[in-house]
Amino acid sequence: LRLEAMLRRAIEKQEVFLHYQPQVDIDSGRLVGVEALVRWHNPELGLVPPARFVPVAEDMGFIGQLGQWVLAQACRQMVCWDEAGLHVPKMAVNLSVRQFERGSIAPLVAGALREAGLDAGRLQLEVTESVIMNTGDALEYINDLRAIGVGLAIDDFGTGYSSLAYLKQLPVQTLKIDRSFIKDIPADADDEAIAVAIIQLGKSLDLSVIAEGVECAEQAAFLLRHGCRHAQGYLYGRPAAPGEILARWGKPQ
Ligand code: G
Ligand code: G
Ligand code: NA
Repeated sequence: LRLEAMLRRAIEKQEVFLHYQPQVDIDSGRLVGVEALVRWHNPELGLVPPARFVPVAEDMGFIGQLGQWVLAQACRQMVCWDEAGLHVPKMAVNLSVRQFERGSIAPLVAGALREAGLDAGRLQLEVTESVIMNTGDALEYINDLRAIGVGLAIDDFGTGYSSLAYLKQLPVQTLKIDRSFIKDIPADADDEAIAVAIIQLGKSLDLSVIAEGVECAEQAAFLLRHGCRHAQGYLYGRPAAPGEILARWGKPQ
């Protein structure tokens, strides 16, 4: 309860901020995007991990406000980087299943884009398979989002229960291979087979595929060899503050 009370005031107290993790083209090493990841630093509690406070925000009905703040901030950050001379092609933002419970969020997303002055095509929203399977009107809401021109990615792909028939109907452009399938490559042949199957599926459905949690060069080489061009993970960079992203990616490399 105390955590809830503290969380409720965290935005106005400016305790919430975003870190950004690079997404790269494996072959060229070029930056293709970043994923926004929310952080909460409370003076008493210290740094609270999102795995701890995002579910609390969801349960207390605060995820709408938090999600809206994340979206607005992430869009503004893209324009800040543009102005500083760093062109980040794409910003990925996570959406919680709970953000789909109160109707279409397309107007809110469009508002954040407009307020920041960011092209819709540079925003990609990440939703998990649970959003699609557990929300009655999800397909309609996802179509609304697509209609305003934002990209859509399925996060943690392979861990949920979305049927392939359903996937075909969805206006998504990207599959994100869940980190759990990447972490034991090359030691685990089953994980390798799953990763390859997802890459093939992406190819068949004409979707782009990005691997999460890539930590070593062997994993990157494996992915590239099997046709997965994009990756995110500690090999390329941990989630970092905007200034660190600018310092690392903004200068001629
Ligand atoms: O930041 P970290 O890499 O520890 O992220 C842990 C988890 O927190 C992520 O897998 C993601 O599901 C969740 N998360 C991080 N940022 C956001 C956000 O802005 N919105 C939502 N809904 N979840 C987030
Ligand atoms: O599910 P989502 O994509 O939102 O997950 C982001 C989470 O994954 C964050 O907690 C982030 O810190 C973590 N993460 C990102 N890259 C790596 C990685 O290469 N290895 C591990 N173990 N975790 C990672
Ligand atoms: Na994500």
